[in-house]
Amino acid sequence: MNQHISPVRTGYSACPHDCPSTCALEIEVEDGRIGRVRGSRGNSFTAGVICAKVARYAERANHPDRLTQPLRRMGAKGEGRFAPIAWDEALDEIAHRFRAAEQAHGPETVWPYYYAGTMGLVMRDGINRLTRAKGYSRFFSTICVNPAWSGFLAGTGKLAGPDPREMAKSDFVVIWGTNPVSTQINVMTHAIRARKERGAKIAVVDVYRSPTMEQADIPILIRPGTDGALACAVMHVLFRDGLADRAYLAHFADDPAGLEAHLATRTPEWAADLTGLPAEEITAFAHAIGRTKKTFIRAGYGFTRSRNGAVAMHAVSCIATLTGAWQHEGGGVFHSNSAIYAWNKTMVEGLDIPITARELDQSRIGAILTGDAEALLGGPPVTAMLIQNTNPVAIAPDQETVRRGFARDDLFVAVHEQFMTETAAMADIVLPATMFTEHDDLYQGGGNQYVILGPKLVEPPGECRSNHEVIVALAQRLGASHPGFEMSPRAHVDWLLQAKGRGTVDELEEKRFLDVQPDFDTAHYVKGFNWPDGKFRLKPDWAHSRYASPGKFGPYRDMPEWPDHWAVTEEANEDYPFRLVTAPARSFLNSSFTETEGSIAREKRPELLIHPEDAAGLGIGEGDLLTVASARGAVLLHARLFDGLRRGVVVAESIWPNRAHEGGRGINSLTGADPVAPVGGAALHDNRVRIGRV
Ligand SMILES: Nc1nc2c(c(=O)[nH]1)N[C@H]1C(S)=C(S)[C@@H](COP(=O)(O)OP(=O)(O)OC[C@H]3O[C@@H](n4cnc5c(=O)[nH]c(N)nc54)[C@H](O)[C@@H]3O)O[C@H]1N2
Ligand SMILES: Nc1nc2c(c(=O)[nH]1)N[C@H]1C(S)=C(S)[C@@H](COP(=O)(O)OP(=O)(O)OC[C@H]3O[C@@H](n4cnc5c(=O)[nH]c(N)nc54)[C@H](O)[C@@H]3O)O[C@H]1N2
Ligand code: SF4
Ligand SMILES: [Mo]
Repeated sequence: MNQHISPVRTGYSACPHDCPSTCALEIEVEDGRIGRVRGSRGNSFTAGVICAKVARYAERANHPDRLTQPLRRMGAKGEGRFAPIAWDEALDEIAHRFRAAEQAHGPETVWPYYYAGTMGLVMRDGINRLTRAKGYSRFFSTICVNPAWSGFLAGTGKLAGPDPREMAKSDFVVIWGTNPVSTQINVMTHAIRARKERGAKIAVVDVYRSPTMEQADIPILIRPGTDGALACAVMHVLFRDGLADRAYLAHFADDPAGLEAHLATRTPEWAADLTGLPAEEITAFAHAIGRTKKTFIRAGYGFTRSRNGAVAMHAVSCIATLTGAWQHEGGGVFHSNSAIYAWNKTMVEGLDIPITARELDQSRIGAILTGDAEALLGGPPVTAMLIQNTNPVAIAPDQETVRRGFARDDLFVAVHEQFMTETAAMADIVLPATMFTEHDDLYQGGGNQYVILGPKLVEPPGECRSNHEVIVALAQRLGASHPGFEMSPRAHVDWLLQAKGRGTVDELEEKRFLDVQPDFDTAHYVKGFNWPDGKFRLKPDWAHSRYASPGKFGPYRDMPEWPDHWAVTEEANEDYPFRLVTAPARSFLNSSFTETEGSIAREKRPELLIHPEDAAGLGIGEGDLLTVASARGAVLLHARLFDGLRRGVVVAESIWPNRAHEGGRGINSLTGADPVAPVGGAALHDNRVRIGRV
């Protein structure tokens, strides 16, 4: 008998990563370590399918480079020399430095900074409880969703839509500005079901022949930042060719006649000039959309990462209002279900603590750390930070400025991480973090309608501690009090569930997940949209965006009255003749998985996709090393000749670590941090660049 072999058991969890799919997982556990990870078949959205990078999660969880003990910086900032220290010593030092900073500049000099490296509600958002209890500068998250969400809300008034599984019941699936084959694989499961079971066609609107466009029946290849133009021309054709549902519009929209008049000049020919897509293809696309009420538009984030992104999202959402598709099963526009959960976050975030502290913009971390008075909102400099679940030195725009900020000797930074990221490498104190299988948390599907429990399945390696443990230990040392600091993560999950009448944590553990899909009429806005008069806003009120904002961002006063092509994108010019999109790489997830061999082997090296004719014009051959420069910085990439692009457009699949690029400058050296109207965000796919051989 071999007594050393323990049986394999299956643990149930949710994928914690920043991905709209939020897959329900079944995880093999053996000898206290995780093994194979599979998608749950019993979960109707996951439907047994997960992406390859998470299927090989053992590679990341059991990685030899995981941080397992607290570290203190030894050499100069960013030199990368650290020595192990005890947890108490590390926490005491952070508390001491935070107190000293506060004494010198007031509490707003401390800026806790986080993002969605874990989407667990307790581990991700708990840091806000410390921020509020101490009166530190608040964190206004902008980098990902703001243009998309504000654009969607401008029309419907609510961030929710038809059941995402209904895509399988659609007759025409439009995947607009998202690359689900890479970024949220389960969208494809349901789209392909519609094709197989109903003969539905799938259209994909993108700026390059993405892995998703490879699978499209109708590829709609446009120039970056021109989705508003395409949507307007589609609506022009719908009105012109009798495909608009005028009865629906009269009942459910604010000013259809005004929109029709406005669109009179937004012809397919007009849009063809802007988008690069021939007018006949635009007309055919509009006819396909108008031919059936069961057109399901799955609108993603990618097309909103432009300076006109919110306007584009709103324009796309108007299409279903013109056709009346919203009312039909398998019809409408789905972007996110974030509004359906409505958790009470009082305990997690300390929402009952009154606050007045300023709210600093996540995306402008470079300007903030380099002392830009406007970005600091007139307040004190930031001299102390705690960072959890994000890697801004690699992923934030305007990287040269971000680097200068982090290099400041008078800035104290503590980074809580799973790996020695490029942000951790700039820290004074590095703390080792647990992974999702090593702590309890609760997850919600952005791109579906499930609430999923992720219980602790294994012990963490070494001395790793969870975000919650770190926040509680710091609160204790800093004299911050709130009942949320006294609760365990499991008690927080229980509180969240009970506060919404969704049962208890024990019940959820039994069920694994809860389907909280609203009823058909609510999801399809059958009784009207989320405005006092129930009417969809074809003419949005941008100055009064429904999306939380501590002030208005970017040129919001100049936003167009109606859906339109808003010409504020960074167009190519003589100095910078190309338009660069920094689309996601399939085997990475933002800056995560860039440490795992399986992902690196698949992605190979940082490359620039460039049209063969553009390459020929510049004397560039396959594999050549290129300098790609914007007004903000430069990066080195290898050329990959690729004909699935409009001329003048280039794509770099990202986000590689900065150090993976020769020269050590990452892709975000090229991107800008100027805020997108009306509520901020980064126009990460909206860059003009020049390209030369090294
Ligand atoms: N493999 C992988 N998966 C991921 C991520 C990742 O980095 N890698 N990131 C995760 C995160 S944080 C998020 S928010 C989601 C985002 O997922 P998506 O909603 O898919 O958004 P993006 O990743 O920004 O870009 C998607 C597509 O938009 C295209 N695009 C760029 N500009 C335009 C444009 O102007 N018009 C149109 N029509 N298309 C355009 C890009 O070429 C790309 O193919 O994915 C998550 N999943
Ligand atoms: N050029 C360009 N830049 C981009 C984008 C792009 O498309 N192009 N996409 C943007 C988007 S949409 C986003 S959302 C951002 C995201 O960028 P990041 O915020 O960096 O995203 P992630 O890689 O998801 O997570 C960051 C870190 O969280 C850590 N982490 C995970 N779980 C835990 C935990 O429980 N505790 C602690 N302490 N740490 C944890 C991971 O190890 C990882 O290093 O990047 C943005 N930047
Ligand atoms: S598709 Fe998204 S949610 Fe599902 S396992 Fe992959 S990263 Fe996680
Ligand atoms: Mo994101």
